[in-house]
Amino acid sequence: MIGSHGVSHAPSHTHSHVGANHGVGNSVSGHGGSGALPQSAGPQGSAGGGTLLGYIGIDTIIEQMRKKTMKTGFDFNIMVVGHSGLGKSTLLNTLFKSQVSRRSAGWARDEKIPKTVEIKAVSHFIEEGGVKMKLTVVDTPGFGDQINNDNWWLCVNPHPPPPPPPPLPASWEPIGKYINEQYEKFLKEEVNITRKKRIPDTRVHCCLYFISPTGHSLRQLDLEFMKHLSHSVNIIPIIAKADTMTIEERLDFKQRVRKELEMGGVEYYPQKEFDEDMEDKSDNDKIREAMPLAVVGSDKEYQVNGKRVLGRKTAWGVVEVENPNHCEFAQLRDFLIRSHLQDLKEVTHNIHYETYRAKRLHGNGGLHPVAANDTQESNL
Ligand SMILES: Nc1nc2c(ncn2[C@@H]2O[C@H](COP(=O)(O)OP(=O)(O)OP(=O)(O)O)[C@@H](O)[C@H]2O)c(=O)[nH]1
Ligand SMILES: [Mg+2]
Repeated sequence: MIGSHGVSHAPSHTHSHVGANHGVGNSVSGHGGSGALPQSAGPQGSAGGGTLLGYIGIDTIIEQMRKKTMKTGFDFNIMVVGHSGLGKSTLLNTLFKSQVSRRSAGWARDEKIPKTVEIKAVSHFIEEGGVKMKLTVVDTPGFGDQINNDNWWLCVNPHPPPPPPPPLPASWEPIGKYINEQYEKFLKEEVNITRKKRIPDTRVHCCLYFISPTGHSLRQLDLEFMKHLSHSVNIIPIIAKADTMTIEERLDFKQRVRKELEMGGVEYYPQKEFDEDMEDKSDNDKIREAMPLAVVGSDKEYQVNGKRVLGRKTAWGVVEVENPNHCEFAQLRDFLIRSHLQDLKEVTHNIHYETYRAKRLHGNGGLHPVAANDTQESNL
């Protein structure tokens, strides 16, 4: 349930590294519960990987971490990107069952979602089962709205010759800039002499890339964008407005897109190289085989078989967003939130941020410590 809504970058963020203790309690047995003191590592000691003579309580770390997370909460930041009108803002609202794509104040539920005209980060505090999450959704304007350089290269032998490409920034630049700005903010906080107890985490943990349900080839811009940004952020490609395709068209298109991404050398999350073990590999292989998930978004509720469901009403019936027979929205939601949320945060921190940090510190001859009042958050 969504508690209070706030504007992005509210000062009371929390930062979480929950789950960073891999491998806890995986080789020690002996749940005697007797509270016996640890034994020195002998023939039966833990040092050689054998059993302990009494229960120490290592496994309670899980409960300790749970309590800590309950207290501190955690941040999760998600971005949506793609061509104009593909349902980006709608899907954000669908994912979190609320109007998260914009500030809540003054919003009426029946109002139509307005066109997104600027990169906008909006934060919300969500609480479920006693766990608090500070969710920041970063909505971006559709490609083709704020830029005009995505068509110039389509001119083939025109007469007279085409003008040179306009000197506008590449379409992904404002988005890449936003992503890097969040890394920079985090880095500045890290190297600060007077560090905050918990560094506010506004880094983008996941970028949903919307693919138009054309049934044809991906656009060059789609490939270019994903190729460039996949090294800075976890990109998850999805097929938008899946209700506009038949089941066969959808399957064919998914296959085609996967092939084109592979041919184009586009990497996306979850990357094979980051699978940590066989279990990870087998879980992630299933996800990779199903990608890009074909989703439907809606923030309207309808009555179906006596139940209220989110859906899109058509002349033939209601397309139910969460019905796995209708589309793959539920699979996307489960993947993003229920199984991979922590991993998205870890890959962001350990891989993408680390790459940025290394480049930045290396390229600059070291980053000079900044004064506390130099680290104010931008209004982006
Ligand atoms: N058929 C269909 N229509 C959708 C879906 N999701 C959203 N729409 C509709 O598509 C239109 C645009 O939705 P938005 O969520 O504003 O799309 P957007 O990508 O945020 O648009 P921009 O901000 O202009 O880039 C609205 O009329 C939505 O109701 C979907 O899954 N299927
Ligand atoms: Mg929008």
